[in-house]
Amino acid sequence: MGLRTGFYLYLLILFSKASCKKGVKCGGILAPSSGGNISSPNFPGLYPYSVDCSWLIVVSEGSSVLLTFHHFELEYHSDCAYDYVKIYNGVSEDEGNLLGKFCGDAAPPRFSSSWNIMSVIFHSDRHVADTGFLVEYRKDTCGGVLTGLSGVITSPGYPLEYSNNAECLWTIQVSNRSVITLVFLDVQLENNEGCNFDYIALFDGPTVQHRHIGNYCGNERPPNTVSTSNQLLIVFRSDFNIGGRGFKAHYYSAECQQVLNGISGNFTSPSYPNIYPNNMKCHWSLHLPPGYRIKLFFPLIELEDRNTLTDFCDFDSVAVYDGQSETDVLLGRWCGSESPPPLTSRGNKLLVVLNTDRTVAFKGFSASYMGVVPVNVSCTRSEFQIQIPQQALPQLERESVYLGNPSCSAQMTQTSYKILARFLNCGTAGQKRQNITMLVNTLYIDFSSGKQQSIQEYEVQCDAQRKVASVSIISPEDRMRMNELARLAEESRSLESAQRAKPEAHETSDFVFISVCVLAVILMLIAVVWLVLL
Ligand SMILES: [Ca+2]
Ligand SMILES: [Ca+2]
Ligand SMILES: [Ca+2]
Repeated sequence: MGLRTGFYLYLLILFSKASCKKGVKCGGILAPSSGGNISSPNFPGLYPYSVDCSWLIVVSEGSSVLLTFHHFELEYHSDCAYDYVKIYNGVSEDEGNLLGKFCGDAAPPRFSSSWNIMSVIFHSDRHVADTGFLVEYRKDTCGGVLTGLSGVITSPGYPLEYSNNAECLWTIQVSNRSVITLVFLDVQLENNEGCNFDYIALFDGPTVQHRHIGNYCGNERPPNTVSTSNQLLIVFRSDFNIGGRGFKAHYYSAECQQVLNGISGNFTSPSYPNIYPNNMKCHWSLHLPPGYRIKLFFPLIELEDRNTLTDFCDFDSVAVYDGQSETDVLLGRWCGSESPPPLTSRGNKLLVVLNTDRTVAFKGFSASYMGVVPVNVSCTRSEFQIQIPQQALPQLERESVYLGNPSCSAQMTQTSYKILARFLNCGTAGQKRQNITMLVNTLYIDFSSGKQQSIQEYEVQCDAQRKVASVSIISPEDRMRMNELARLAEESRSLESAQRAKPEAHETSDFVFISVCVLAVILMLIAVVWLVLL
């Protein structure tokens, strides 16, 4: 109770800060029992110059806010830099809550908050005004238009029994090029054959006229559904008696739910490198052909910091699971600007999950991964022996697998690609590593097809004295670092030789400096003597 009161007090302070600006009086905290209207100052006349209005709409917990614009005419600018309306899924101080910024005559779409708070900001600059806007807000006990990248939908009161005679319609809308995945986590409704008492109905589009996917009731969980367009409609109805716990479902936009099958690839948090949205859960499933393991790197992580009270990543986090679901082994969970070490899967699947809470957002993360081929390396005192199971390299020519140079390419056996490579013939070189001379070479596996160039490099090493070999993949990051080191070494070499070439330059400048100092001292002495003589 104390916490909640504190939170509303905080909202009040935020709001009074926003509304204390001098000039036109506008904005306010609205706590509707049902709904109302907000308009720009002086509506439907021209709005005044230089105003900032902030409306905070708070409804009872468990409900959401629905906004519908009935009029919208603001000064136009391509980035809405002059006059604008901003809509936030929560408090306006948190840019992670921003649902959109609007100007000109393109009215914002219908928005639903994903919780019980929503903010509307209006700003006008010092020139050019228009008639402004009129927007209707409404408390929704169930249903609404959901526009987040991901979200949760539950029956009214879930997990408590839903009300009789309920009718809820949720329309999920995501960006134009995306589709929606809907996953039911729990369903318990009154059961009857035909599902016409209490039911969940799914439609592949925004209205009931679109393709009917199915009606579901009882304990039957609807199958995981992927929409064919960027909109999906979920209808929940209950009749006059007998209820149940209801249902809970999770939806993801494709931006937030990806399956990656390429041998290597990159992905980022939504909106990266801009601020990620609050209140979402996103999944990236990496799924490679059998035989591969997956190596995953996070070049950048910038999330909300750990909870200082618990020292856990309670707010926002990125978690990696060694498999295909969150029940598989957790390899780690990170937040803040922690950088995970490179991670390697045990099998051919990895799952990356991003969770964000309702406030405070940052840049997110960028990640890259590559399928690692199981390479079996051994060595004698004079040659490397390399074997790769055929099933790990589907349909590669034997010439695409070689050590050092293409003349040392693989032979095909019944089950594997095999390379026997004498150190002398294939450019193997000696390198001192921890006082041991290692024989080192690079194994190339060329996956390129058509214009898409993709070559994996593995460093193979042999301690010829002990006949012990090892292999490790060289990631693009390693390659970049190695090139960078080589470049720096080259630079410092050329700098050294340049310095050796003109040592006088230094001496000359030193000489000039000392001369100037001596001259200054002499002049000072003359001045002092002159003053004394006077
Ligand atoms: Ca203006
Ligand atoms: Ca019923
Ligand atoms: Ca957060």
